[in-house]
Amino acid sequence: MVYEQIKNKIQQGKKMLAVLIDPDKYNENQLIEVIGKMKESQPDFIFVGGSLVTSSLQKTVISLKKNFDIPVVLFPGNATQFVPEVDALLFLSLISGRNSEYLIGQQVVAAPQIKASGVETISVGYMLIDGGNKTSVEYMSNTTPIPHDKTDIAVATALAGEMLGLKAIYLEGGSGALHCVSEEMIAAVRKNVSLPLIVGGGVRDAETAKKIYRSGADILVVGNVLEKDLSQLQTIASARDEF
Ligand code: 1GP
Repeated sequence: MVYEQIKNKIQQGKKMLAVLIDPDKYNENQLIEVIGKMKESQPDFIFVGGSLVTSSLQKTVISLKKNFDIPVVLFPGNATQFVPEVDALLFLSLISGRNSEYLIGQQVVAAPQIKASGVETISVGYMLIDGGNKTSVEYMSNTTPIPHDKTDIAVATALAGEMLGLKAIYLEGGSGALHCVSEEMIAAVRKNVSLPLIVGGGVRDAETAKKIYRSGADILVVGNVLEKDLSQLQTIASARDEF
């Protein structure tokens, strides 16, 4: 079970790296190339999904599963993105927003199908933090991100997620964010909440990755930078390995 793996690694004091694959951003050749790089740098998970996916998510998942043996975890933008071939699914509730459709609506639509498939679900309090530009998730979810410097709001939101029984918190700057979630905010959420902490959005280099890990993130998610410069995967994976 993927959640057990996450908990075990946290217990061992290990940091984790997830590579985000947005199926719309990779053609077949590019996918083979990124799989080759992943074999060298061994991320812990592959997240697949996006705010809007127009190509075949299932084809991408099957191709990843066929060619590589690390867990493929669905990171869906909405209920239409369910694919039963994954190892687990982040069952996200966008708790930073006040759009009921992304708090509980899409989840209701998807739940029966997910249950029937037997796929492991990991319920996640998904929190969008302003990263200095309008990101796809902000636009598609029609929600307002938590302001970048409002650490108190982020802590209160994460606490509410924990009290609701969610199993992880994801601090999301949004793919391609200009500014990552601040170290101060990550550290404050870490201090107040004992759930696994996922952080992503706008990470482009190993130095930033180290700061995010040091602030208390358990899992760092990188996507955008790899679409531009795949060599960054190795350097960011090395940053993870320093912990
Ligand atoms: C987005 O947190 C992820 O959902 C990763 O963001 O694409 O900016 O790395 P980037």
